[in-house]
Amino acid sequence: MCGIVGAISDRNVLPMLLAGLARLEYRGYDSSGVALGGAGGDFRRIRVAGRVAELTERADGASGTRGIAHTRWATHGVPSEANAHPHLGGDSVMVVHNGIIENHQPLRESLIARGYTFTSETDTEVIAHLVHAELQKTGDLLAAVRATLPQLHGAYAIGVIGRDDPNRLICARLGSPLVLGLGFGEQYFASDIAALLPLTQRVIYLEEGELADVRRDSVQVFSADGTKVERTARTIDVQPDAAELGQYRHYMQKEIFEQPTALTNTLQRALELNCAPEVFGPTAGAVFQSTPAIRIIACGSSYHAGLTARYWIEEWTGVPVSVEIASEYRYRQNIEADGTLVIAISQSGETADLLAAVRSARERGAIKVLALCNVPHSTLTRESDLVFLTQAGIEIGVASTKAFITQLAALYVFGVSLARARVSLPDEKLEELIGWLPKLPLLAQEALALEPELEAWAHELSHDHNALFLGRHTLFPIALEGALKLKEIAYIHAEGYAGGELKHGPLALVDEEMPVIVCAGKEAVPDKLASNLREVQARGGRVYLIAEPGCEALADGVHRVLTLPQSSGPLAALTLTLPLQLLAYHTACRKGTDVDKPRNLAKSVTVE
Ligand code: HGA
Repeated sequence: MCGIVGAISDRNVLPMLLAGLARLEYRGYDSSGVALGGAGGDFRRIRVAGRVAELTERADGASGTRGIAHTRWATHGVPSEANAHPHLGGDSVMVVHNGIIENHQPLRESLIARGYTFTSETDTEVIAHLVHAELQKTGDLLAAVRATLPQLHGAYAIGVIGRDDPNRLICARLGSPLVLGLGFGEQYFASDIAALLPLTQRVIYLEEGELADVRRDSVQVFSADGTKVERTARTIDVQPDAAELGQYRHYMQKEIFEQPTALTNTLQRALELNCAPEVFGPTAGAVFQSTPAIRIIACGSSYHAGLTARYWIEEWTGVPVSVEIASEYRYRQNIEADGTLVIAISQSGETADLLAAVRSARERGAIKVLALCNVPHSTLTRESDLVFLTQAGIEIGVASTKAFITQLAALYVFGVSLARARVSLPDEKLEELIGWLPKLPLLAQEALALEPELEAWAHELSHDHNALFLGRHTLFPIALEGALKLKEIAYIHAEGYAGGELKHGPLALVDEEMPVIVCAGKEAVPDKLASNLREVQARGGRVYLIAEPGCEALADGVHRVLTLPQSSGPLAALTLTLPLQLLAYHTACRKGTDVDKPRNLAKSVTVE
């Protein structure tokens, strides 16, 4: 989604703004722009309906000692230069914005009535004019922004620069993330720390409703009512080169192959503590013992991780689990039993629908929230009672791979911890379940070694327009995930189904043209899946079978088969995910799509 970067210094800030935007490109965007202010009233903006590289060319030779920059993922108004940010308020204010202003229409009408002229179709432009209008009253940029914010309904992270105020930038947030970066003699802000990593690792996360006055030598944070807030900076330990592509062709490829390491890192503490509840926080033991039910809320791939975990948790603990899509949950009259544990899953911890769903869950019951998240200090982790940080490292490819696999690992650990806290399994069974975890990185490595065969499969699939994915038990959500990957990056229409659902509809689609990708595991009712395969074969469907050893009976007469070198027991959902990622990746490469930034999609969905 949109990226925001701001900087104020004694030197030219343009190179750092452009480098920051480039580091946010992975989030997905359609246009970009920058506003610069210098001494002596210099005040200009440069915008393009295209990439940061194009903006860099157009901005060649420009300079300023303060500036704000933006990559836009359009929500209101087509991607165009006129709609690109920054937006100009009156003649003296410029604004970049991430989020949606829901009451922009009445605000626009009232501003037009007051004589303002709009030059874009965006919701954002109202913010710029409102700040300008308030500035006429107070003459102070901070006061003007503070007076504007209560007039806005919706979500925002904004950066504001004033023509006549050469010593400061103002920024504010509500519902969209913003982080301040502290330098020496220069200060920064951005929607994502990735933008700031080469400049500083000392940061302050703005909280909901706060705004900041950013000057060369200081930053001052204020709450919405104008009270000063004292904040201590944190030093973050992300390596600046974590976002580099290195030897790989795409970030997605790099991230697929980083999965064994990501799993090792994610599991380290859990294994040290033998999956004790404390892995999730000091109070987790009491919460785990008493919770009557579990509600998992998530979006996209994280939702598939939640669906998989339901099989583990219910089987090992007997605690009822329901799994919900955040954007549906937040708008229905759900009821939460007292003590319900809500598990909120998000790579970024900034997913707008998920944050709203969690807040709505809190309004409807005395619940506890466990965040499973890949970004420390994100809004989700800050608002949760218990936290498990997946250690996937920065994920840049829009299609989730290592974030998803580490979410699965975290959920598996959660199931085991819950069983431990509730004494719902005999010790030997617990030990057996925990005993699989140290083997996981190697099992993942072995699955990745199947790449050459999957590349050959991808060659065939790249000519198809549709695909079905089938699985049962924990492999049913993995079939959903495999289908999602293929549609996201290879633009092939794909559906995932539970094997048993085949004859309730999708079988009607099966003929020689239909590839059917089947995931089979020893613990995933293989006998029943075998019947589903025969149903497909009888209609001429091309079956591509990916199986654990022990499922050989299914391979009879199928079009293509790949078998993992060894069984992964209850972790088959994880190991069978990797071939599906590689299949989607190589199919997309064959088709020549923009693998890391698939069309119309964005990383970190910070708008509704
Ligand atoms: N609503 C604004 C900003 C969109 C955004 O935050 N995208 O991630 C616009 O459409 O310009």
